[in-house]
Amino acid sequence: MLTNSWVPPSVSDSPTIETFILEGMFQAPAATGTFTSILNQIVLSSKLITGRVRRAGLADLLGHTGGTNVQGEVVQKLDVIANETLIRQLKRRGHCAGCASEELDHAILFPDATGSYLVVFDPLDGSSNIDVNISIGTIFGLFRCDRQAGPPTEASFLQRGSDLVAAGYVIYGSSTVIVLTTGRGVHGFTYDPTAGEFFLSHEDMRIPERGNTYSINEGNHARWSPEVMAWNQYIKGEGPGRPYGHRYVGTLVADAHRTLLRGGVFVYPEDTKNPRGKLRLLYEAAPMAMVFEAAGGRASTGRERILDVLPTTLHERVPLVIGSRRDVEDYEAFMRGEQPTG
Ligand code: P6P
Repeated sequence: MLTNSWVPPSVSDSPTIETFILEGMFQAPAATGTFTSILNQIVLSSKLITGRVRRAGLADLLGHTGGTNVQGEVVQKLDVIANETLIRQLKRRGHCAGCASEELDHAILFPDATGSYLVVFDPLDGSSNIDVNISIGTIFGLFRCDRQAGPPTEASFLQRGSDLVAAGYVIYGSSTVIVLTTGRGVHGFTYDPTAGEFFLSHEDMRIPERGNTYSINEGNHARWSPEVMAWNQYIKGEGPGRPYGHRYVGTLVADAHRTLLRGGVFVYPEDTKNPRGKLRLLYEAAPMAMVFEAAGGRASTGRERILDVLPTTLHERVPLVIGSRRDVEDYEAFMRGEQPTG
C-alpha cells in the first residue's frame, strides 16, 4: 500500500505553464482559446529549442551556417533551428496570423489562419555566446491585428509596445526558465526535463525599487555621449549606496533576467557606432519593457518610455534602459543634464 512516500522534487505541486495559461483563459469570459493556443505553441517551441541547446556541443549544432541575417550578423546554426521551430509551431494551429523575426528580412503572414494575433520574436538572443556555453534566450511578444481592416500586412506589426497583449522571454541558462506576462503580473516557470514540463517557480515577480548593480558594455565607453559618461562615472563613484557592482553577460535575456530578479539597471545606449542604439525595438526592447513595467520596473530609451515608441520599420533599433524604477529614473536625469534626486 502506498504510504506518504517521498515525492521526487521534480514532481511539483506547482501548476505547469499550460495549466497556468489555461486558468488565465477561464478568467477571460470572451476568450476563444486562440491566445492560449499561441502561448502554448511558444511554450512547446521553447521545449524543442531547449532540447537542441542542451545538446548543441554534441550534435554538431555549434558554429555558424556561413550565412548572415538581415542585421548583417553571422547566423549560428541554432539561430536557424530556433527560428524554424517557432515559425513551424506558430503556423501549425492556424491561430497566428503572422510572425516577424529578427532572422527574417520581412514578416511571414499566414493567410489561412483564423486567429487575430501577430507574434514577434528574437528566436535566439545572444547567439554569439552559444559556442562558449554562456546563457542565451528567446524573446517574444503578441500583438492583436484588426481583421476588420482586411488581412494583416507587414505594416500590421508596426505597433507600440503598449499594444502588446503578452510578452516574455526564455532563458537557456543553468536551467531553462520562461518569464511571461499577459498584463496581469509577471510569472516565471522552470523547466523540469524529467517531466518535460515548465512548472511555476517565480509567482508574481516584482523588481526591487532600487538595486546595486549596473549592466553596460564598458568597452564602448569611448563611443558614449557626455551624458552617458556622466551617469557611468556617477554609478561607479563613491556616495550613498554607491559604487554599484558591474555585471555584463552580453546576452540581453541573461542581463535582463538578473536585473529583474535582483534589481539595478541594464543599459544599451546610443553611441557613435550605433546612433539609434543596437537593440531592436519590436522584438527585443518592447517585450522586455512590458515585462519590466508589469513587474513594477521602468523601461526607457533614456528620454522616453519604450512602450510609447511607434516603430516605423520591423528592425528599427532603439536605446534601451531597463531595471528598477529609481535606477532608471537616475539614468534619465543624467540624460536631461541633471543630477539624480537621490
Ligand atoms: P555587445 C547579443 O548579440 C545582443 O543582441 C544582446 O543580446 C546583447 O545585450 C547585446 O547584443 C550585446 O552587445 O555590443 O555588448 O556585444
